[in-house]
Amino acid sequence: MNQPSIDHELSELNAAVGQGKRARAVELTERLLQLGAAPGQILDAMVRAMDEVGRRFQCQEIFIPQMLMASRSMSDAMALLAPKLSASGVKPQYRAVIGTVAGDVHNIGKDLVAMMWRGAGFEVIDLGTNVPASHFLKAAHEQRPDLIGLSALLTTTMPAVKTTVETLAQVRANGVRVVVGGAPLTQSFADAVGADGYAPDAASAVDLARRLVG
Ligand code: B1M
Repeated sequence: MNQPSIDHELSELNAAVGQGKRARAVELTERLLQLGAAPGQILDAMVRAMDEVGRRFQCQEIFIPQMLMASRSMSDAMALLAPKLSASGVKPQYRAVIGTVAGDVHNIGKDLVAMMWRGAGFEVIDLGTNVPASHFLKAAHEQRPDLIGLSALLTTTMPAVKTTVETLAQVRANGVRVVVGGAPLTQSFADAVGADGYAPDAASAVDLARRLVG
């Protein structure tokens, strides 16, 4: 492994995602994997880029189109990383349903959690974004999951987390666990809405899932 080259390419990747350069982000991710960079390192460079994008959006240095291009760059690059992050080779023992709650279209964090759960040996049914509580309930009846994950990235969609947890009361009584996550959520919010668990990031979402259903 050539660490100086890896460090250089990681900072190039960080810049490419931040600037929304999709083809460049994919090219750099391919190169980093060839150089032997750990998938977690590559992911970290992109997550840091998105944090910076969020900060610049808040300061009105950039606007929605730039934010969208950055997220597309990260999604394209993540498609290359997904098999590496999910490569567990384990036959799924547990089933999870995941989605971003109603009113919220942010998908990257939710996709990461789904990827990591798959890597941990869960079968994951991804309902996508902007998912009404009734769709989560329908999926719970049809798919009979062990676990349901709700993601929310906006303070304005936190009430939809509460509504969804409440809507799922009946299946929860039958043993289905509901976990929540996303930047504005906290453990105390999760406790207040009665969720079974909260995870601040995708890695801890795996520990949480294992603890709850394992
Ligand atoms: Co949006 N956006 N956005 N945005 N956006 C944020 C979230 C914001 C913080 C930016 C800012 O102002 N600094 C801000 C929210 C402010 C707030 O509510 N407090 C914001 C806003 C305001 C908006 C709009 C309202 C802007 C507007 O229209 N005026 C609008 C809302 C649209 C809607 O949803 N209805 C909007 C739109 C968009 C885009 C469409 C342009 C785009 C999303 C594209 C997409 O997802 N396909 C976008 C983006 C890219 C962002 C930022 C820059 C990046 C989000 C991201 O992908 N992060 C974001 C700022 C930021 O987060 N720094 C921002 C990377 C990702 C890996 O992290 O999603 O946090 P994250 O996921 C983490 C954890 O949160 C956790 O694990 C993940 C991995 O570790 N996690 C879970 C997430 N889900 C989990 C579930 C779990 C467990 C853990 O269990 C089930």
